[in-house]
Amino acid sequence: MRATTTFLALLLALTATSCLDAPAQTNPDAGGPGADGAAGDAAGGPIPPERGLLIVTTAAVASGSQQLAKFAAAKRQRGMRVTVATEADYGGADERGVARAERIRTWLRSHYYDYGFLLLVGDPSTQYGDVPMLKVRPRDDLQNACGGIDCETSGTDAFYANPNGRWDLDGNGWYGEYGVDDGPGGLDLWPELTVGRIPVYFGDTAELDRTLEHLMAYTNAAPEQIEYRRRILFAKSFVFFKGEVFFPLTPPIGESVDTAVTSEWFIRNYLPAERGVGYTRLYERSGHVTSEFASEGALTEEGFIDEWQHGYGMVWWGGHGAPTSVARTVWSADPNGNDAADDGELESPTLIKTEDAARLDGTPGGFVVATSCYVGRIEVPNALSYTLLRYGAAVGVIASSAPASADEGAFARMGTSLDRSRFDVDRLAVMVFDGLLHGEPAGTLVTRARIELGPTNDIDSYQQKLMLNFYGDPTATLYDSAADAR
Ligand SMILES: [Ca+2]
Ligand SMILES: [Ca+2]
Ligand SMILES: [Ca+2]
Repeated sequence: MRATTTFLALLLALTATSCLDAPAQTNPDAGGPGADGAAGDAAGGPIPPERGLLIVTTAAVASGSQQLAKFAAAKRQRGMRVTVATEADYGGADERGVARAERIRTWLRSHYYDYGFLLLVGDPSTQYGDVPMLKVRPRDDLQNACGGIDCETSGTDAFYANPNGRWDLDGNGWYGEYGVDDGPGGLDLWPELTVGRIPVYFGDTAELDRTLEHLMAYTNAAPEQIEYRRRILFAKSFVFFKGEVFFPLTPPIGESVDTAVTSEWFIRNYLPAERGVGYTRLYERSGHVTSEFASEGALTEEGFIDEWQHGYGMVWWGGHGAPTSVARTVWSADPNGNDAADDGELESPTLIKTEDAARLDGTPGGFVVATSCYVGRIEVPNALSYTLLRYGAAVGVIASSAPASADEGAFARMGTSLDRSRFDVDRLAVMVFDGLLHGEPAGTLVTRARIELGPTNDIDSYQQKLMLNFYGDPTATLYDSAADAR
């Protein structure tokens, strides 16, 4: 289904226009922590210093899970203060969806001060979930730009990261509207909490327990077995080719875009040999136009999964995405010799799909960044972001719940420093992978990136901050091991 998976590039094209058109924005909270009146913000800067982990779940999960209490105990052994909260604490036992989300957040408002981390464990459905994501509509200016498919709304957990402020400030039923709901007393994107999420579908706590067992296995790894984590696997596809037409009404693409440019830029700037970080690159080697960059292997689904099974602490892929699969884009040939990727000349072989996650069962866990649309649409029960957690291939996944935009042009010149003026998945990946190597928790790095990247919250950064979420254990670091337990 090629047509549904091309928005990554489409929004790239839109970005330039919408940036220019964006109204000047003064976020009332942009001045720094404490500006929204929260005493808990003031003490230690934007990243809360507390080693507190608040787990918000449901009574059914808390009583049905055999592993949640063990997971909490393992964190306490590592010096964290852990609290598990259910309806008995936040109330609203019969509520679901938005009402439940509001209920939980209202409770958080008077409890978050004691915690740096929030782990959400429950059904993420924005409409029916018991620990729901919030559906937001940051913008209403895209209309049919995505071929008639909604690319204006997304699910977000940023709602819980920021317990203060009304996110439907004008009360029209749409949350998170740019330039409307972000006025004084409304939405801000300066996080008070670092949030992660582990979904539970259909009340299946046995499945949750398997996910938690994988997370604990990662945390309890023997110190001599974590050397693999300082290795990165890059699996980077082209996302579009010169002359390609996405939709009849959009102009042809001017230049081919290979997402390998971002990993090459990262390697050049952040992985000098003396840092001792290993990596494997899988780039496009098939078709009429192939990657200009050298790679250790060819980009195929088999090659990607086989290589991942060797164990990597970090995995970064790029390609057009759907909730349960990611595709390469291959310009198979140019038989009419017009140097344009005409419709019949393009193929979309699978790069990775949900079923592949089971093949990674037993592979030691790592952190994944998906430069793809929709992989984080975790309302879909078999979303790839979830199945990678479920089978232990990932302890943390950063992915988008909506059509993500990318800005490969910002990485085209090797040797430049990171352009922090915007927030998007690739800039986030750079900060997260670098910070992980320094030993910081993945969740904390996402929180920091939300503050340091795109600080003026231009409309594109604003939208990306809402659609990109962290799935998994927000406290996990690259070097967690059994040696940390006391
Ligand atoms: Ca509104
Ligand atoms: Ca805030
Ligand atoms: Ca052609």
